[in-house]
Amino acid sequence: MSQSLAAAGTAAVPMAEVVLAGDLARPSRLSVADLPAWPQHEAAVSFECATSGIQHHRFTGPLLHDVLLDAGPGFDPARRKDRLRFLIAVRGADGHHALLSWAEIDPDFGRAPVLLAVTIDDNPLDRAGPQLVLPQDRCGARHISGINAIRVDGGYPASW
Ligand SMILES: Nc1nc2c(c(=O)[nH]1)N[C@H]1C(S)=C(S)[C@@H](COP(=O)(O)O)O[C@H]1N2
Ligand SMILES: [Mo]
Repeated sequence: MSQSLAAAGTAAVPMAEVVLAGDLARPSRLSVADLPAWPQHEAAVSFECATSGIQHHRFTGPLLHDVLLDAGPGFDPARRKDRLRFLIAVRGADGHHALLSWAEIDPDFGRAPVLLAVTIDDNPLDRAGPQLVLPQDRCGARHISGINAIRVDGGYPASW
């Protein structure tokens, strides 16, 4: 593609947005351009796909944990046990979605350095939308691309 066509494409297609919803004090709608405001991390990952084999990619972006913590998840941060009930649903624009537990990414528990990547192999994801990166996963299926919604869920009611 020529430079001018690439520039025209940039102007015509809006920056992708992600809705942060659910059990949050500050639900919001973030553009990919907002994500570099958090500390940026880098991950070189390899994952296997059942259909396309092993892939290697380098991603950069904020920690999912940092972004969600700033949205005010509905637990008492001083009580570590409260966090164990919380779930995080991550959904791509095509409907592919997966659940993580809060404890999986919490620095006091699983400490998984899960990223909300804004670049893949030095290419920006401004228009495609951020990609979930789980360096601990052997399989590629949770590396959800084109994320358009993340929902935090406080879990089961007290009575179950
Ligand atoms: N939005 C979305 N993300 C997705 C998928 C998908 O179907 N939709 N497939 C997953 C799977 S199964 C793999 S292996 C990785 C890499 O898939 P790719 O080879 O299609 O990039 O993306 C993951 N992320
Ligand atoms: Mo896959």
